Amino acid sequence: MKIAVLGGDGYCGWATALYLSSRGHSVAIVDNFVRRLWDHELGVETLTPIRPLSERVRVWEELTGRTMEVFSGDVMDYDFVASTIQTFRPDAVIHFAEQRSAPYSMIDRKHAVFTQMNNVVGTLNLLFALREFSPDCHLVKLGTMGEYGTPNIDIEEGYITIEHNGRKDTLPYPKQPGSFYHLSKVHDSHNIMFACKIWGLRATDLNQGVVYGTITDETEMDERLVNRFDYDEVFGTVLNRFCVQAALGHPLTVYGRGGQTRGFLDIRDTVRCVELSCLHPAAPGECRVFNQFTEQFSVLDLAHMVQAAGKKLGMTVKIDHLPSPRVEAQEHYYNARHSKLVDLGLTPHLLSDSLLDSLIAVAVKYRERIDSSVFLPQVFWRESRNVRTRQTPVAAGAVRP
Ligand code: NAD
Ligand code: USQ
Repeated sequence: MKIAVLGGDGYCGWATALYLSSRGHSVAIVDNFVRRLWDHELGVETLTPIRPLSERVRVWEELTGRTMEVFSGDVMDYDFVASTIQTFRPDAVIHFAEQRSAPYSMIDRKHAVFTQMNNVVGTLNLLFALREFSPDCHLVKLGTMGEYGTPNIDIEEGYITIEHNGRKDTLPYPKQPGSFYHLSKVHDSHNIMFACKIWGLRATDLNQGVVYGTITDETEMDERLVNRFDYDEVFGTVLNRFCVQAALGHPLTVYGRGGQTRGFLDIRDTVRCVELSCLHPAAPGECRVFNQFTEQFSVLDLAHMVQAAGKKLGMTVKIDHLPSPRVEAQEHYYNARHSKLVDLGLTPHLLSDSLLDSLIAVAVKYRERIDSSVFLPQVFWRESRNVRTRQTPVAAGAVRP
């Protein structure tokens, strides 16, 4: 298939682009590198020393003989999106190209507005470009499990059948997102659903859980293909952060009681889920939703698992319960369905001792690059002024081809 990977220079996107290319698909990466600028804005760096995209792609092409096109530009720029779709003519577009950090979106008004503009406008541009130039192309859009929040009933995959006053209907599952970032995904979902309904576009909304890991078969092939591994308080996700904290002997930063339960998946399953979605496209006019995670854990479960893995490696790992910077339930019911991708053929990589060992090993390997000053939370949901408010978000559009 011809597959465009929007956000292909990022964490999920880079691993996905390489995987799809290795599977024989013809891949184009679309990115404006704004994620690298957000690191500069925040004064943080990925644990792993990632190379410029041009070098990454050159190394991949030399090693495998497979070509990969690059379109550098901003999905907020409609002309750029439209010309990319017309030039590449993809069978499927995978849309990862958004601002994906909940804390970043909660820094202040500027960062909230920026996040929602970047994400909602980028997706709208894509929907209009697909309608105009490629209405049969399948949109595979990354959403988030966080769209649902933590309701006191089972979470379904996108839709729920409700009986009310003697009548019955299947409706979008209620949304209770927990940050302005998560809200942007809800807005996207509504826009995508509406575009499928009125224009007959085909879309798959992948409500992904928290991703962990950094290694895939393809990134392992050469040090210069290494993927990013964020561990700072803004972009680092919880399990990746805990492994880096353990490697440095820093107490694990559990927010509050740690009963917050989420869906998780290995990055090797992210890439497979995306391919499965492309290989089994939605029908014209269909907007289907898959819950993309493989297991659920509470934050405290994860801390105990990392503590045990560290102990086996001879490390002493302490667990701290910090006052939560977020507004979220710290103990709650959580039971989310996630069978649709398994039905399509996903065989999950479950979180194992060996995987935890390898994650900690990556952190140990790059230990000298760890900056422990970015471990503690600095963005607080209830504060109107955060430490980081003096920063202005690096606008998408700052980097143009
Ligand atoms: P990332 O920040 O590492 O990558 C996103 C990429 O998109 C970056 O390379 C960035 O430069 C690019 N981008 C952002 N805005 C752009 C714009 N306006 N124009 C062009 N390029 C732009 O993020 P990630 O962790 O790879 O996440 C990818 C997607 O998956 C996001 O939509 C995110 O919401 C979703 N997701 C991620 C996780 C996770 O745990 N990482 C979990 C669930 C869902
Ligand atoms: N947490 C801690 N300690 C930490 C970091 C986080 O206890 O040091 C807690 C948070 O309070 C939260 C949970 O761990 O309850 C998950 O936090 P996270 O930062 O790992 O993930 P989150 O903010 O939810 O966002 C990440 C990605 C986002 C994606 C989302 C999937 O950054 O792009 O949408 O995971 S989901 O969580 O299913 O919404």
